[in-house]
Amino acid sequence: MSNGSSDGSHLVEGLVLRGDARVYHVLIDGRSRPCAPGGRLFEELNERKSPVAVGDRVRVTLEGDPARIEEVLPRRNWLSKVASSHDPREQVLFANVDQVFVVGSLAAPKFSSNRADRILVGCHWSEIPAVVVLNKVDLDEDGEEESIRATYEAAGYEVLSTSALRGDGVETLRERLKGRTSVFYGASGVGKSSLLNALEPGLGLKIGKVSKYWDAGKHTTTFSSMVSLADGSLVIDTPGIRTFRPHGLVKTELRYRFPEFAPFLGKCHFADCSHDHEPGCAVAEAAEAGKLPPSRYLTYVELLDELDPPPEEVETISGEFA
Ligand SMILES: Nc1nc2c(ncn2[C@@H]2O[C@H](COP(=O)(O)OP(=O)(O)OP(=O)(O)O)[C@@H](O)[C@H]2O)c(=O)[nH]1
Ligand SMILES: [Mg+2]
Ligand SMILES: [Zn+2]
Repeated sequence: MSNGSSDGSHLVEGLVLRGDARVYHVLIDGRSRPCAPGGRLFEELNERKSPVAVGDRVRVTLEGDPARIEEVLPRRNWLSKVASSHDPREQVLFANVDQVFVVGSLAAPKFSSNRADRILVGCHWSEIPAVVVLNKVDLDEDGEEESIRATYEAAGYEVLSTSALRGDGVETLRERLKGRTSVFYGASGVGKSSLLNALEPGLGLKIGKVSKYWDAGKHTTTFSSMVSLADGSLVIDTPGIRTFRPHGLVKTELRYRFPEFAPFLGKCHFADCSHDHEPGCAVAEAAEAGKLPPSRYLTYVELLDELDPPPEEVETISGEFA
């Protein structure tokens, strides 16, 4: 196998730790180096929102300043979303991870089941195991922890309750992270960076304020970055997101991304039921009867409306196979 680039320069392998606007920090032989996307990757910058993502294994040529990323090695997995409401391109958020911790807070900001559901759908579609983290249990004056926990446990997810402030659940979290590459993902201000600082005080990650007016975080973390804990666990801290639209998922696939819907699928009046309030829909009836959490069904219906239909079946030319 050749180890050189097209112009014959020597290539070394590295791990992408952080991506700022157009510079990537790549771990090469134990040292983090700034690298720019080179060659074909540079050309792809306009076409694709994120040709390189944190967690990518890349091949880099060290000649030149800055060094250049020539190639992204095949990904084991990745999570992507639709870039924005004005930009339908795929945005790869991170790659090659073992698990995603979907972090929400019980208060300040209030837990958004809609946002958590959307991220869980994306992880399920990407076949990345996910865990739900309910942070700020110290602020749970309305006692919402129990019902949120029940909702996600019924869908088969592990739910961890934590307080970065008091330390609740931090040791359990450390156990779950051990020996793996994980991601903290969720809204701004829920305490993703605070949890990392609680796990590893030496990290000194920047922590934001939560605005009383908006009851939302102020997007303190601006770029995803991978940090390593004392026991060698790797964790990617990410910037808070407003909403999450899974990329590449079509309408007919969505139902399978809600694991607790499974017992009701195939029991609707219409065989091609989309589970969007058609008469005799077993899924909708289950949600109405309290057998499925209404919040989960609401997210399903909302997402269904946003997703694309499956690609048209290729029509066979009449007579050709007759
Ligand atoms: N009471 C309480 N406050 C917390 C807890 N965890 C974090 N906070 C506070 O919540 C605010 C936001 O925390 P961050 O760690 O910056 O949140 P983040 O999720 O990293 O936010 P972004 O980087 O903007 O995505 C800070 O003021 C923290 O002190 C907690 O468990 N309890
Ligand atoms: Mg942060
Ligand atoms: Zn149905």
